[in-house]
Amino acid sequence: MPDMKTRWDIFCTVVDNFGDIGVTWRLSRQLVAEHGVEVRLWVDDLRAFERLCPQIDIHAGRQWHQGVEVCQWSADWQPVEAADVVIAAFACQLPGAYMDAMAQRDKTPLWMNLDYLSAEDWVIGCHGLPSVKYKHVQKHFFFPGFHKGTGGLLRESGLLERRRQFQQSPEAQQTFLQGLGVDRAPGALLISLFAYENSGLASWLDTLASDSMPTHLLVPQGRILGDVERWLSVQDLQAGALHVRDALTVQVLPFVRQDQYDQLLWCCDFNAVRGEDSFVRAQWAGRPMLWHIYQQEEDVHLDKLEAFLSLYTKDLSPAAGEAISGLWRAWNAGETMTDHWQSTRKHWPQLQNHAETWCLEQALHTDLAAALVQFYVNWI
Ligand code: TRH
Repeated sequence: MPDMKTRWDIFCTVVDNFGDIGVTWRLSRQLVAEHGVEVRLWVDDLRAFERLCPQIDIHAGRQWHQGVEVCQWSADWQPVEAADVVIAAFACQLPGAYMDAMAQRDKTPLWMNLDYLSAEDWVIGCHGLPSVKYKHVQKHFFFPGFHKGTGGLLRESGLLERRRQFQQSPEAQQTFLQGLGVDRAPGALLISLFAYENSGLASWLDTLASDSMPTHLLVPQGRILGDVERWLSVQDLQAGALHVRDALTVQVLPFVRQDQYDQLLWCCDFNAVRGEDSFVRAQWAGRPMLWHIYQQEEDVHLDKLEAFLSLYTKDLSPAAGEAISGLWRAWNAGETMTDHWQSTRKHWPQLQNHAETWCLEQALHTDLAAALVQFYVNWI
């Protein structure tokens, strides 16, 4: 273990959406809570942060939350001493004066780039390799991942036990859902929907509405709401809105705190998630899921999608693997979901078991925060 006084600086630029801040905030909290290190989290957009953590004061230059020193990363950078470990999240560019401060330290800091998550094989070979240098300070690649030999996934200690207890308690789930104004209809399939704009949504909602079984769809406020509004032929959906179309109940939720979002995923039978952090949290929820991957230039995201699918489906029967892969591909292409949803439902028990098995398998790997600390220990 590094000594208690090890100081870490984590830099986060909010490119768009919530993934950048979502990942770095989660990592910062875990490093403080479980590894006894001091963390300064430098963020250039506190408004995005406030959505995940309403206690954030968007005007404060410095503030402490859950043991993390949250610092406004303003364009007008004021010199500070560099930390022992410096993490640039998602290849963000550190302030020039901070890089000089790293180079001036008596003891050179460990400088890492925390990369985006991918299930592609090449990640294993690149994880931990040296990247660029600034003066004599060497930067290293740190890749999260699903394979042994990568940096793993963010997973707080005791997370799966907390999740299991919650899922075993109908009362805890009911109390949580009622707090969000959700009164779960008995026998209804509960689905959460967090996604980018998607032209395939209407066909999925049509299918759910005409199903023999009721569905209750929970939609936290966000980019998909425009498609929901078009399907419902309503405007300006707000949190709390509830609309019933045949077998389908659609309910809009507020954008909840990050820990509440976990509980929402734990309550639902099926979770549609997106990007990076919600995608990982849905896996820890141990329930079948649907991933809307973040779109990248030249469709490179499609390779990432296929890499994950081939890993995720390898222990499923060919028919179940085909069904869930077809659903995910259609969703990511914005295509009609009807047949794929119906095929997926045919393999439901198998997909449910698999979601739990996959979660347990992934939890055998060292979690990302522990892997970062271990990397540092090996490096000093
Ligand atoms: O918001 P995202 O689309 O973020 C994306 C991805 O990270 C992508 O890889 C990246 O390149 C891009 O941002 C810039 O999806 P993601 O990663 O799931 O982040 C959402 C965060 O919001 C996650 O931490 C969960 C959290 N969240 C809540 O806290 N409350 C909510 O109600 C919801 C729906 C999400």
